[in-house]
Formats: sequence, structure tokens, C-alpha cells
Amino acid sequence: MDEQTISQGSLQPLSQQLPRPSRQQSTQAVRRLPHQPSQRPRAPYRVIAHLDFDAFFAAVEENLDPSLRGKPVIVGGGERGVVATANYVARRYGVHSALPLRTARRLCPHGVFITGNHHLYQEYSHRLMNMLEGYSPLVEQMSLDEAYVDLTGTERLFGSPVRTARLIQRRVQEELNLSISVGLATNKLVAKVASDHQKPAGFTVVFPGQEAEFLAPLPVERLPGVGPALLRQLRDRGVVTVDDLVRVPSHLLRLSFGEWGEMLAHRARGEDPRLVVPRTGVKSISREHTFDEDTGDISILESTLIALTEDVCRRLRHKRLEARTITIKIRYSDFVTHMCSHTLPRPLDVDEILFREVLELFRQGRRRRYHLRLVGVGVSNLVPRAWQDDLFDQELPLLRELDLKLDAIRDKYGKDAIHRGATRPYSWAGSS
Ligand code: TTP
Ligand code: MG
Ligand code: MG
Repeated sequence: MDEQTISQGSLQPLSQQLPRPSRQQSTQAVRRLPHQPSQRPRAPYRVIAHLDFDAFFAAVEENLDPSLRGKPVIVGGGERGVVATANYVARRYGVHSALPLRTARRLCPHGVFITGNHHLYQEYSHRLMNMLEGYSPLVEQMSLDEAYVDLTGTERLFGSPVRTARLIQRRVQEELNLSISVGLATNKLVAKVASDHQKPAGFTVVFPGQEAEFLAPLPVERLPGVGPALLRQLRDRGVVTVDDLVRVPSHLLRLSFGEWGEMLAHRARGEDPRLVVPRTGVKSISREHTFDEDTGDISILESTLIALTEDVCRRLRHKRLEARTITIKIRYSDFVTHMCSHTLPRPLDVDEILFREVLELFRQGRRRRYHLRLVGVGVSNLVPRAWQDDLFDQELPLLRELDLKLDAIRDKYGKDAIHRGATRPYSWAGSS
């Protein structure tokens, strides 16, 4: 799809701007798309845009201090001690997200290293989401810097989706002074791969019926969900491109990778039935436990708090959120109840870090000698998390990787399938 075709887009719907595919192609395209309830029955497919800021944290830092432009900028630090992101200048030196900062300093000693400014990133994120909501009620924020927008049927209001997406990209540049890449396709998967196709400032349209053709030549790791571990296994089987993957019979993929293998087979063909679902704002997440018998046993109390925290964090990750404020609740045997909170310098969703915070709050907050009847853990001040992890992507800091692995096991076998050594199972009581 060349630039000219796109910029010449008329006010017609996307479908009418396309050269008519042959009858056979068009039937295939429609058949490949799974049935989705459509608000506008005229369109046989949906038009979905995926937008993702380029080198987001670093670009915001460049706005804050324009003298950084043209220099290698690396944002990262904090508890994780890894690179959150590097601008495109620094990437030329091999610096990338999740790299230990030590390594980044070695690769790019003259780089500008910045710890980061989360409030500001959130503010930019808000501004993008507000802008997107002006174009469609169906906006799904996936992380701080990316979102899907379902533009199906918005032609009458804004013109062709291609033009609308172009306009949004231009407005982001002009109003936020940030570069963003855009992918436009008939489903989320292809739109996401498309937005990543020509970063930075990319604009890639995959027209209906061309999904499989677009994906086929790409390296298989471009498919969301194919991280280094899965990639190794695929490579061992001789799969390098998406096209190679398409040629593997799906029953073999299922045999090797279970349900994920089946999903992978669909993804390789550019099929994705997921709808764009706006998130309803979750304000807080909490769990509490009432003991069968009031207890003062510190090991029981602490391991229960850890189990509660583990559960809260897991729910947080499921909702792709991070929390800044942690609250614990202590109810004594005489029903006197205390709550203690602590607000972190930046939002997090990592079990181990929240354990430490919760135990510290508990040690400070437990002021009476009474036995305890109930303990609870809650998080609030929630924000969309910075990045969009894939379960199979192992280019993650160790703690996060451990969390995701445990989540995956619990999703599959139930919440009690696995616990850390320090926790004890508890029965559920109350949540919000
Ligand atoms: P990404 O969109 O993955 O990366 P990016 O915007 O920096 O670069 P690209 O141009 O390739 O899209 O993540 C968005 C922000 O999330 C990123 O700027 C910093 C943060 N982040 C982390 O803190 N840790 C991580 O491991 C990743 C991948 C991102
Ligand atoms: Mg980005
Ligand atoms: Mg992103």
C-alpha cells in the first residue's frame, strides 16, 4: 500500500477505495474472518487501528529537554535496574528494553541515562486516549503507550478510516509533539503487527483479504506472543517465517504447544476474532481473609498476607494495570480495624516488591497485642501498565518472568495449583 494511495483516500469507506478483489479472493477474505456481531451490517469486516508511540518514555524526555534530541537517550533504573526504553539513536548501539543498565552503559557510554518521570508518561498517555475517544467509542488501551481503536463505520463522521488514522497520527505529532506508529487492518492482531512494521512514524495499512499475504514473509517472532523461548522451539522445527508456520499442520502445533499452538496456527493466517473492548475503569483491587481462629502467630499472619498479595498482583496483571498505593487492613479480635497505606514512587505490579511493602506496612501498622481476626491487602491508584507483556516472551526481568509463569500455571490449573514457599492457602473473603 503505497503512501500515494493512502493520502489520496477519498471520503468513501475503506472497502470502496480498494481495487475489487476477484470473486474467489473476496469470498476467502470474508470466510476467513470469524463472525462478529456488527453494529453496522453493511461492512463484512471491521476496520481496526493500532497505535503505539515510538520510544515512548525517551520521546517524552526529549520533549521535556529538547537538547536531548539527536543524542542517545536511555530511560531506566529503579528497582529493576534495567532499561525501560531507549530512543532510536541509542538503539543503534544495541541498547533495548529490559537490557541490564550495566550492559547499556557499556554499549553506549556516552548515552544520556535518565531514571524517568512516570507522572509525565501517564499524562501523555491520557492525552492520547482522550484524543482517540473523539474518533470512536471503541478504544481499548493496551498499555500506557498503545491502544486499539475500532474505526468501523466512522466514515460518515470522519471520512475514510485511512484518512482518519492519518489525521490522528498528524494530530499526535502536532499536539503532543510525539511520534506514533499506526497500523490499520481488519483485526487486532494484524493491526498490531502493522503498527510495528515501519517504526518509527510508521503508517501501514493491510487491506481486507491481504492479512495472510502481509504476514507470510515476516519473521515469525513478529507475531505477538512469540517470544525468545517459543522462537527457539519453532526454529528447532525449521520455522523461521510466518509462512513456514502456516505450512505446519495445525494438529502438530497443537501437539507441541497445546491450545497455544492452535491459536498460533490462526494467528499465522492473520485470523483474530478478538473485539476491541473499552476498559471500564477499575479503581482498586483487594483481598482479605478471616482466620478460622484468631491468631497472633507471625508466620501464619505473614504467609497469609503474602498469599493475599500474590492474588491481588495476579488480578492486577490480568487487568494490565499497575498500582501505586498499597493498603493493608488489620482487624483485631475485638473488631477494632486499622488500615495502613503506602504510596510507591512509581506504579508496579511485581509480586516480590509488593510483598516487601505489605510486610513492612504490617510490621509498622500492627500496634496492639491482640490476636488478629482478619487481614487484607488492597491496591489503588491504578494506571495502565507501561508495556504489554506476552506470556511467552522471556525478554523480561526475572521477577516479572516468574510472576507471569506462576500466573500461567494458575490460569491453567487453578489458583491453588502453585504457591510460593512462604505462602499458605487461604479461603476467599471479599474483593472489590
Ligand atoms: P514499547 O511500546 O514496547 O516501546 P517504546 O515505545 O519505547 O518503543 P517502540 O518505538 O518500539 O514502540 O513500550 C512503551 C513504554 O513502556 C516504553 O517507552 C517504556 C516502557 N517499557 C518498560 O518500562 N519496560 C519494558 O520492558 C518495555 C518493553 C517497555
Ligand atoms: Mg511504543
Ligand atoms: Mg507499546
